[in-house]
Amino acid sequence: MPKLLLGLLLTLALALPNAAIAREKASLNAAWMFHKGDVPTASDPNFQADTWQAIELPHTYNASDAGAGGDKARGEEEGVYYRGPAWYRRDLTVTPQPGKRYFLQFEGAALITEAYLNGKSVGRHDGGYATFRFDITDALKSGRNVLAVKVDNTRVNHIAPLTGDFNVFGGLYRNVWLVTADGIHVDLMDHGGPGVYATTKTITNASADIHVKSLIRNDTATSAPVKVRTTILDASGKTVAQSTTTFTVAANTTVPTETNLTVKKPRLWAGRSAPYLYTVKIETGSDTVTVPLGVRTFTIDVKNGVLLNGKPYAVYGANMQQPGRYGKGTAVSDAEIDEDMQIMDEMGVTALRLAHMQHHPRVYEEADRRGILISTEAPLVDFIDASDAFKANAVQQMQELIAQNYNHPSVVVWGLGNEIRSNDPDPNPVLAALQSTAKAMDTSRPTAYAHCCLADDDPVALHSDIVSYNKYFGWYWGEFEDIGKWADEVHAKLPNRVIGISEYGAGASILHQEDLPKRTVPQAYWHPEQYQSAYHEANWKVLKARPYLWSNFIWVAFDFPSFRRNEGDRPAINDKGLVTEDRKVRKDAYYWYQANWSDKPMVHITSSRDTPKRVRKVTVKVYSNAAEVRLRLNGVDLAVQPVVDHMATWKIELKDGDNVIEATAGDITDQVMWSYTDKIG
Ligand code: GCB
Repeated sequence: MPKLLLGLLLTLALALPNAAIAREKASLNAAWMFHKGDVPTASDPNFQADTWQAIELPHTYNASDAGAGGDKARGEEEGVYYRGPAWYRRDLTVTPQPGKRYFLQFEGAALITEAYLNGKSVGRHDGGYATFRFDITDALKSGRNVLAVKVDNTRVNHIAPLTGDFNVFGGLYRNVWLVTADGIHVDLMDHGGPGVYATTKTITNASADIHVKSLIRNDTATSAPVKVRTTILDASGKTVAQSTTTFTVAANTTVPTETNLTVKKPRLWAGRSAPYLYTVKIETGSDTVTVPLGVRTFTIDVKNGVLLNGKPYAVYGANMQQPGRYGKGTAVSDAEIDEDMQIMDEMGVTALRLAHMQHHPRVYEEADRRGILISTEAPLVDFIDASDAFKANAVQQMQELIAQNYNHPSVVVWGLGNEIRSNDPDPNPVLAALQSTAKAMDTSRPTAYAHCCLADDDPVALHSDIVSYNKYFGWYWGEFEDIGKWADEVHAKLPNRVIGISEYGAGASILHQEDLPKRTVPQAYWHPEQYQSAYHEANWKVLKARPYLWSNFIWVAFDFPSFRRNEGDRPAINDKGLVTEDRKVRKDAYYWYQANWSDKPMVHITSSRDTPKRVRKVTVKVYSNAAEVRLRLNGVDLAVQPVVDHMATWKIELKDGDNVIEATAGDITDQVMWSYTDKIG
């Protein structure tokens, strides 16, 4: 061979890893035909679906029956919305390349998914919230392929959750992709995860030791020598550490490769103030995978509380249900997820509990980027089924949760489940299995469990490393302040156990105004906004005075659809949100927490919607994080008041007609208009 040509070939070969085409990921969100109901022949490639509805993903078939509210007359009954099978079909035009592998990637579909390519079954997945993939290579032909997917959200006994205070929106409600990779690739069948586990082992000012385990899959018919390059890139894309491993992978086998890398002078992922992100890149042949890396430590113990990078870290938390919107259910856009995260960010949260199941991948990515701590849990809710199949399914969903979210620095706690209400059937074997699954996959993060209903120290609450409680004093039972006495008693009873509050909250309608509010009946129509504010003012004051509580997660960030509800201003909505379901109105209680948690100067006059006023002499209550606030009534300055514990009040007298009230702290002003008339009729 001429020297020049040889030289050229060598240069090309050496350049290959850099010039390699990353695995390809093509969106399959467009051009689906949809049918609600079962059609036994729908998987047949010759089936005519022309009369079906043309749709795009994300899509749920419960957008209008569950998302918009149920039937008030049916109240608590199940069956308010459609739970049953539906079909999706589309063409897939592909020219399969020899040696390549092809995968369908569903980012989540509820609840059971069965896919057929050209009439051949290519996979089934049980569970509504995790990413899963099907290898379709062997069923793929050149040219037009017909993909038919049956999705069924019928309640079945072997899939968690069995029930809960939320709707199970059926359908392909998250993105679907076609992923193409070489025969040798980073494993795509590792519980729907990236096949990469990056773990920070030690951190000093000088360096951080990062251990990276990657699963390498050989889907070819012969054993192959494999070279895996692992690179850590800083936020600007500069390589800061790199290593290479070489080994042999037998045909049709997956082999883990492990490597240790050192990042010099690491920049920490330090929560909201500095969420610095590195990237870990794994390259093998032409296959490239990246995962996020945040260099941080996170610990919780009875003596020191929550430490992020060794320093005490205030956990200001709210719960988020699966992102869901009026008329859309869970089929939301990335922009809508970002909006949710932005609204919580502006309130000043430092942590979110993602109830009661794995959330959309974008939520975790946003939390990494914003420096918000995440507690995320397996979908074990209310009741269990005693069968082995149920336990296996719960374990599978826990494995998916961890494999898929292991590399997110925002994730600090794995949750085993939420308020199992009964010891019959015995839930302990399931909880024990979830605990050992979590520990086998991740020794770096504690597990938690959200407990209620049984004794505070019931064995059910003792499987996880730490335990949190769902407590609604002053809403479902007791008085606001009782939460302090209760917490002190549990702390005294379980002095060596880290405890926290996983839920506390109260319902509120922005249409219901009552200043000052009387005690509200949870199941009733009347849910005045002011009662929710009073609840949160009192509860938060009690909770923040108890540093032994690792967390205090408000229930809940946003009003959300629930077939179970028939209360507040409309049916089928849980209205304990701090923000309305359409995200248009932040209720007063939202601003109470913003005043307490956010550093950004703010001032908010409460009860802005309480107009017309029923009496002339009223109290103005303002939430603020400033030292003092000035009030103006109809253009006239009133006294400047000191802000005591994020609140200032004035007694004022309204004139007939419209009144303008302005509250100013520094250069921030909030304004409301209250009208008053003493004429009746
Ligand atoms: C709970 C549940 C949650 C409910 C909430 C409520 O304890 O964990 O799913 O939505 O209470 O609003 O009652």
